[in-house]
Amino acid sequence: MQPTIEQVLGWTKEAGEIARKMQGGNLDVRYKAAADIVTAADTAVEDFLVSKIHAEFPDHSINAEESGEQELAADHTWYIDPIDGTLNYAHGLPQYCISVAYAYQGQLQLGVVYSPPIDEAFWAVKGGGAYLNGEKIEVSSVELLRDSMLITGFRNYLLDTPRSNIDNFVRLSREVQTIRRLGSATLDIVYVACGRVEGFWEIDLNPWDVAAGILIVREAGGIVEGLYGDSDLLTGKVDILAANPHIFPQMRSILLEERNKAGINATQP
Ligand code: 2AM
Ligand code: CA
Repeated sequence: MQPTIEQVLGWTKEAGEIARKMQGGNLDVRYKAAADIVTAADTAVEDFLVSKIHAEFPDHSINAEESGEQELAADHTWYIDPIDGTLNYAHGLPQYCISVAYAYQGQLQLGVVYSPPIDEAFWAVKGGGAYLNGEKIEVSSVELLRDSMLITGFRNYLLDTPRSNIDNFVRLSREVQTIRRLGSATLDIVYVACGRVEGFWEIDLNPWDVAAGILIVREAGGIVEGLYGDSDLLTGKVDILAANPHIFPQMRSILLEERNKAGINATQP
C-alpha cells in the first residue's frame, strides 16, 4: 500500500505545529558535532512522523536524520528531516521547515515541505505537478545568469578543504545578481521550484535534506542532478545542483570549470 498526498500533508503540517509551539520553550540544545546541533523539537517531530508512518505502513523503511536508517521493506522508503535549518530554528530565525518524502523502488513518488512560521506547504506527486498552498508552481523563466538570484550553503567542516565551496561562490557571484545563504537547504531547493530564485547548489548534504525538494523542483519543470553530473541523490552524501532549465547548464559549466581549476582531487574532502 502507498501513502496519499493528503495523508502526508496532514502529518507534515501537524509536525510543523509541534515545532512552532516548541520554539519558544526549552530546546535542550545538544551538539552532534561542531555547528551541528539537535534540539528537543527535532526529536519530538521525528518521533511523531515515524509513529504515524509505522502505524499506517509498519513494513516501510525510514531514513530519518535523528534516528538513522530503519531498513524494512526494500521497495518502500521514507526520507524525513524533522527540522531542516535547525540552527536557524534554535536562534529564533523563521527560516526552517519539515521535509517528508516517499519513494517506491527507489523512485520518488511524493514529497512535502512545510514551513511553519509562514504556513507555506510545498508538495508534489510524481507526474502530478508541484504546488504551494494549493496553487500550481513553476520554476522561473529567467534565461541569463546576470538576471539570476542563486542560493547556496557551506559546511563548516569543509571550510579548509578543496570542497569548501568558497571558490564556487566567488566565481558565480561575479556572474549573477546575487547569491543568498539562507540556512535551510530544503527551503532553498523549493524556492527554485516556485521561481523565487533561479538556481541552488550545495555540497555534502544528506538524502533527507533534499529528497522532497528534488521531486518538487522536477515537477515544477526544473532540473535537479548531482553537482558535476547525474548521480544517485538518495544515498550517502549528496552534492546537488537544482535550477530552471535555462540556468542549469550555465551553472553546471562554471562549476565544472572551478572544479577543474581546483584539481582532480577536489571531489574528495
Ligand atoms: P539541518 O538543519 O537539517 O542540519 C545549512 O546550510 C543546511 O545544511 C541545512 O539544510 C542543514 O540541515 C544542512 N546541514 C547542516 N549540517 C550538515 C551536515 N553536517 N551534513 C549535511 N547537511 C548539513
Ligand atoms: Ca535536520
